[in-house]
Amino acid sequence: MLLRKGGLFRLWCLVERNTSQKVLGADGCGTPVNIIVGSHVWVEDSELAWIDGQVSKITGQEAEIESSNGKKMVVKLVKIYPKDMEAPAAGVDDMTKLSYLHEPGVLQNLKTRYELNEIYTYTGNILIAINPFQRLPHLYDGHMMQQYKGAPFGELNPHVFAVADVAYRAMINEGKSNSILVSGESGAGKTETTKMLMRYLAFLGGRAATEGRTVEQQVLESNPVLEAFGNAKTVRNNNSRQDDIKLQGRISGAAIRTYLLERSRVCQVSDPERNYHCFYLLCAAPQEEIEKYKLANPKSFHYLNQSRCYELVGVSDAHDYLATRRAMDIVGISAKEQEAIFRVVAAILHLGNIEFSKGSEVDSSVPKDDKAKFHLKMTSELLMCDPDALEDALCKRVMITPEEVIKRSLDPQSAAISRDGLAKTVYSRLFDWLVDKINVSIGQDATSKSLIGVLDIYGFESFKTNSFEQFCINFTNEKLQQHFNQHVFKMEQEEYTKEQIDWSYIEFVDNQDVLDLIEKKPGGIVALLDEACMFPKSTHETFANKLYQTFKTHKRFIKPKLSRTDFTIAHYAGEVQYQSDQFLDKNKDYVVPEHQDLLGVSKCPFVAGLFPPLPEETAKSSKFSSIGSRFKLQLQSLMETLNSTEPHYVRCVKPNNFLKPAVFENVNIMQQLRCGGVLEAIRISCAGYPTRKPFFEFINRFGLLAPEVLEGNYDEKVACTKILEKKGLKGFQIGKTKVFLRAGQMAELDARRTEWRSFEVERTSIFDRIIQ
Ligand code: AD9
Repeated sequence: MLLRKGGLFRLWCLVERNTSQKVLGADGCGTPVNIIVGSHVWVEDSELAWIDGQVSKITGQEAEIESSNGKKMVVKLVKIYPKDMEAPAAGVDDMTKLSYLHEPGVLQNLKTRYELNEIYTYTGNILIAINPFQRLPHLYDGHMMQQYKGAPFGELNPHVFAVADVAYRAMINEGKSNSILVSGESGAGKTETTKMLMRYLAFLGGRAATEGRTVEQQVLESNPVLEAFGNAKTVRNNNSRQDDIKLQGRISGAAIRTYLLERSRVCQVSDPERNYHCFYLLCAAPQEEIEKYKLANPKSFHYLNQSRCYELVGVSDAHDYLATRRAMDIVGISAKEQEAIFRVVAAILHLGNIEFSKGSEVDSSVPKDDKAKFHLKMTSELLMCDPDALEDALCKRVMITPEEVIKRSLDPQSAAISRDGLAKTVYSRLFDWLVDKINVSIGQDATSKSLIGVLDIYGFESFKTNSFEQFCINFTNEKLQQHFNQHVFKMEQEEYTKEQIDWSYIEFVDNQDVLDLIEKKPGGIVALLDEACMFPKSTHETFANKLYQTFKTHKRFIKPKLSRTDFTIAHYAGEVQYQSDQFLDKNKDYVVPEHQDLLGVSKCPFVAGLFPPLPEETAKSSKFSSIGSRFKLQLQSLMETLNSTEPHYVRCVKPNNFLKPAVFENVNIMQQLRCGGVLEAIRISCAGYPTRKPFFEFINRFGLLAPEVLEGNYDEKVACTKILEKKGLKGFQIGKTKVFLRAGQMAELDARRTEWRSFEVERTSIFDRIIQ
């Protein structure tokens, strides 16, 4: 393993670091191409992303183009992209087979295939999966599984089964650990894809079963539980997973790791989103439970009524409550534990309804009215703790000085913050407990040496407002992007080595500088955030100012002109403006000692178990623990795991925001391909030899440029070389089975062919006229 890493590193050293963001140039790779009158081309279009047309006139550095939708436009030559007029009508199943590997070519190919319900396409060994938003049962049935079993990669249509099959065979035959990384934006189809992968792996694994149930069944059965507690309705998906990363799936067991639950959602929801499903499910539980927990309509709970969205179309919370209970039975959560879990969920709802008003002392607070007192009583009953102690824990803080212990009162606003802090802590502890329990139940096999990890990750995010969660998600994506680039780069090398050609002059943009900006210790954003959190007087303003001063000249950091607390990071996928106002709060992960003391002695063993006593030193040394730093460490360990595996990539794409079948939104998809690194992969190929044509295809296409070569009875390899030399091209490579062309050379040859053809047409017509 170390050797392989060493090898990779050596290859990396050949890479020239270049931090500028490049757009794929006119031939897809930044080199002006040979465009002549009559050439079929692509040009940029604000609505369609790309539109095709034909060159009618060339003047200096500009060309006049008649587009296929009847528009006339004048475009700079360097912005024109050649169109392959010989691309197969049904598209190609692997982008690397495209004659022109550039953005419009890639988009057109995906669109053509999507229209034929071909949702999967390869780019080398990356699988692009476009969400069909309709059931395609034949695609995943038993017959299909049987077909893919053991079939060489690339022989059958691209499919998620083919990726799983390669990973599985590498594990079985070579004892290598493999990972499958599934990414994409919310609603792109990651969960569905992961389910299909698990199903196929379980099928291959001969249904490794424990107590009669397969791992796949167990993982699928655990899904409703994780969905109820870890998912919420967001604007982008009716069932968005809010935990960030899952690494799951061994044939002999599975592990699910949660890296980042959006804790703030528990007490803060904005229209039209919902809180975590479990709250609504419990409010729709059978009457007996509603009475036991003194529950009511979701509208009556502060943690739910901040958004007007309560119900989901086509979803019955009452039905899902029972399904979640059944799933809990199946994954081995006892009746007693289930009772405690829902008791805690109900307690959180009551807790949120405790409002505070000013108390008799200065800056103190008390429950506002009888309603608040009722909810306080209910919360304490459900959490099985003393009601007075609960009120104290919410409204007071203990100050320890060398001389004495003083109780300081909190004003109503601080008491409400303390209340929300308690709700978030209890919920996240509950969620961690569930994940641990399911992991034990699924029975990960720590002894097995090789594994297949299925990593299901959120794609890059950039919204109107971007907070700490987006920062962590984008940080993860930067990390994975680096891993991805290294991998694609390595695959390129392997292809070149296989074809025995020289590859020494590949270079590509590295994103190490963004990673340094975020994670460098000391001095990166995460470290500065921790510093700010530890300093009591910090505010988000002082934190933002510190960032502005520190990164004044950093190429990847921008201070937005119109804001005094936002900051922008130039990520590999584009610029994202972050709002710093909640960063400090969201990064703090210490449990208020008063809350710890309160619940650590709860009479309910389940609740007390969520708050085990802290080791003496930790309790004394520092109350502060940072989510950002913990996240960074978890990412590091994830990267170590990934680095010890052979990676496979599945990029899920959401074709439209209506979540409807057969709607292919060009601009939207282009952006996802960019964020998913697909264009980056292409750019890496472009840096070397973007066009590879098998000898016979090359001769078929360009033989007419050198008829004497065709007549000369040469072997294919020599014939290709002669054609290329005749046209004066340099820098190309002849491999064992393919011709490798540098950027722009395919366009050059095509232009010569177009010239040759128009000359032929003219010659024939003159000849015809002479005959007449
Ligand atoms: V989130 O990150 O949890 O917000 P995902 O996981 O990316 O999201 P999901 O798999 O939940 O998206 O897919 C969204 C919806 O698209 C599903 O509910 C299906 O209705 C639909 N979908 C996705 N993939 C397929 C598929 N291969 N076949 C049919 C699909 N429908």
